[in-house]
Amino acid sequence: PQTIYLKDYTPFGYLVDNVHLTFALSPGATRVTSRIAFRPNPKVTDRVFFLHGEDLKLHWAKIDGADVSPQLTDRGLTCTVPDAPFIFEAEVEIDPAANTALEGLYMSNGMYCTQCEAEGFRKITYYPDRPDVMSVFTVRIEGDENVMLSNGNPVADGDGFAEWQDPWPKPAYLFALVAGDLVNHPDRFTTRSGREVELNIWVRPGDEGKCAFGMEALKKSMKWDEDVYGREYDLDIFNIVAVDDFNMGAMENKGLNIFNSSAVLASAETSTDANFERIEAIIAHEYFHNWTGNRITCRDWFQLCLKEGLTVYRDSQFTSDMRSAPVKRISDVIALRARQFREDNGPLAHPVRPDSFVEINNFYTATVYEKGAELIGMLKTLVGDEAYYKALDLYFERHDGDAATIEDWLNVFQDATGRDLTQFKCWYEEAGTPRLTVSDDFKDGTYTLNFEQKTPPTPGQDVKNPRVIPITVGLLGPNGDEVRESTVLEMTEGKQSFSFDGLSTRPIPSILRGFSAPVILERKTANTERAFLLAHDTDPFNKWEAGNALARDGLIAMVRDGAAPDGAYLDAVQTMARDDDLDPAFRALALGLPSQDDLAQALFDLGHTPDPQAIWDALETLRQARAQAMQDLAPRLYAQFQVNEAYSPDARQAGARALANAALGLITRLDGGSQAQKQYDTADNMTQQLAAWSCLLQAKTGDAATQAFYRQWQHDRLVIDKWFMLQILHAEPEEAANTVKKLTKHTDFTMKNPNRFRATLGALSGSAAGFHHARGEGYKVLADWLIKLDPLNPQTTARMCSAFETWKRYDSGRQALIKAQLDRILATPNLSRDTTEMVSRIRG
Ligand code: HT7
Ligand code: ZN
Repeated sequence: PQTIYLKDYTPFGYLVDNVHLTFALSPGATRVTSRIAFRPNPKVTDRVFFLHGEDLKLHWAKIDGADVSPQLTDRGLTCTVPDAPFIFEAEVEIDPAANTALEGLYMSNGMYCTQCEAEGFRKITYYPDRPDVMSVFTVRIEGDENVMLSNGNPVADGDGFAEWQDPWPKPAYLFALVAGDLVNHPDRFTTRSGREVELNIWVRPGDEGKCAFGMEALKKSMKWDEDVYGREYDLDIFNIVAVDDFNMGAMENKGLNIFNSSAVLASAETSTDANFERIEAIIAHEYFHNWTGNRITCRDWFQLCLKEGLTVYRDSQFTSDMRSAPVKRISDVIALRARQFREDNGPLAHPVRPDSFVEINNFYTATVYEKGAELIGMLKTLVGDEAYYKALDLYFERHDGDAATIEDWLNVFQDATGRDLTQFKCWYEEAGTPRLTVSDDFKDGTYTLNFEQKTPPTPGQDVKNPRVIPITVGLLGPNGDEVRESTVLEMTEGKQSFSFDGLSTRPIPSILRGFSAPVILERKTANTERAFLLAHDTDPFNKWEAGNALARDGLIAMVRDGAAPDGAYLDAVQTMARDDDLDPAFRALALGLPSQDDLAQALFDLGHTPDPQAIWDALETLRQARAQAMQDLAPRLYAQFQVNEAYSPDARQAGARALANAALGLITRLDGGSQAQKQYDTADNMTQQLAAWSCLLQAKTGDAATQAFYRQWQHDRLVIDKWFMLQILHAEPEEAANTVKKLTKHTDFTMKNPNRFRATLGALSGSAAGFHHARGEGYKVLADWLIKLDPLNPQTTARMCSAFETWKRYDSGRQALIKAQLDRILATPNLSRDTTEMVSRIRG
């Protein structure tokens, strides 16, 4: 397969003035007629007329009304065109019913829908399918569906047709069409300049009762973007559609966002508090793309982080404002370490702005999204809040309507702030997570922090440069008072020291407050100091981090040296849990433990080969010891945090439930599940029901609940996804692969639905001790299913290959077993480009 390089970028030789599309819908043979006005791009001398097109049956093509016979390949079309403006017309036939890849125009439960990002439009018709070719679109849809939607504003409809016009120039990846038997949840929003916007969430009949929360989230997002970024919505209508079969969470098509139903449908009975929070964040994310992605898009797919990093950053700001900022920051860092640090540490490491790819779908990664967002956060820390918003105003003013680059973005910041960002660019260009080692000394009232940064080599990048790292630091006195408030140290060199003078005693440092940079902090810290910070740090992130590090180090000692559970941790965590000055949601988070994967990586970094079973055993032992240590406290917390009002997914109630359910987990370890069974029997919302069922599964007394849960929810796809997932996540390590084998034989298992496939096979790779069980059954079961899924849905197959990305951490036996599966996948005839690229990179 061909590798595409950033350095080879050239603009397209033609500009597109307007596009007219007519769809004559039919499941097996939809006809798409296009009429596209091209004109030569004066900035390009060597013009080549190539239109992308894949899996299309061309019926005819014309230029300026005259029939032409273009040369066709399996990637597109070329033909001779005039050296002046001209009209290209074509009619193609496509087969949405046969489209299982869920890219282009496809059918989901009888509904037509599209997914065009990144390169799906070329499966709809011949077109320059690249983000820097922008045009206005008019779309006519002919069919007998009761609802037929496209981008922009509706301009006409009648018996068997609907017409839409999008006045805003856009690249083809933002095109969308939906048609089906749908019902809507309508509402309205008045923008700050007085524009009346019609809002709709479109769903399958029966789901209309699950739209209210999503609609409120949409209105809050619209208002927030006006208030915080000064960005207003720009069409008369905003439509959201829920689709069951979807490869990712949602898609920001102009004026017609398409959502995985799991990312928009919500009710108290069927959705957990975490589901509600995720839905609110995804609705916000897609809405915010209207400015950061749609009005200003990317010049090419190498610039993906321009829209994704910024939009993730914006949605995390939104969630922080709507809910608890510290809890959001801690959750984001847990996710960043679990997914992005893991990626940065292995064979799939790549820069936030990659410089080459084979299949762009493989680069919708934690690095581009989550690390991309961290870079925006660092920029804001470095320039300050006021300068950040000034730069954003300039960005919108200067680049509205553009397909922009990271250079454009950084230039805006340089021009708005006068700051040289040459060194900052390194964050976009070099892969890998910097290790920041710290030592300190105290002499004559002066306290000095000495930092050294080193970034390990990553595939294709052996040499790394020092980066600018904003390190937020505060100092505490021995009685817990803050003797120096948070200040941002700007590290720009490989080694650098910073001093604080005028101190009467040696302070306790709180370093990297708020996780001010995506680095790994390496500092030898005594347990007593960690317990001190957990008790006294005023920075909520570092307070949590102190407890997390205590737990992690204790677990490492248990795995490595056979140590007993750390008494310092057990004491500190109890003190924290009973502190009623702390937010319950924070306490629930602080009662969490490092994941199996975090511990495996930590052990590997310390020079040990991680044993997944030993990690599992250590976690179980610690959980049991914690339950014993908290046997009085846990029931008190459980009673104290019962929510006795009507269910609401708001942060206050959700935090109380999270803490009560953490307490239930502790109680279950001692009472064998009787309290959990009571909660299961009386639960009136999914958060309570699922938490209780999880406890019962963990206590091995969940069989009756497992059956009851299925009987109660078998009509609801999204709840049954949970049913599949939890049984696997709670299986004993030696049973995990068998549980997957059993569940994939269940009548409700289907590999055509990505949510169900991920719920099942994704849960297997998410339960590390089960997946890495020494027999290798986990590896084989996953490989078997990836091989089966690949011909149907390459995108989802390729993404799920990342389960194998950590294989080099393990012992030679496991490495050989994994390598055999990687080789088997690679040897599969006709393996997709997506999966070939992923497995080859992982295998190395
Ligand atoms: N911009 C979108 C990314 C995307 C996608 C979404 C659904 C299916 C396939 C997709 N490929 C790429 C989603 C987002 O980041 O908001
Ligand atoms: Zn996005």
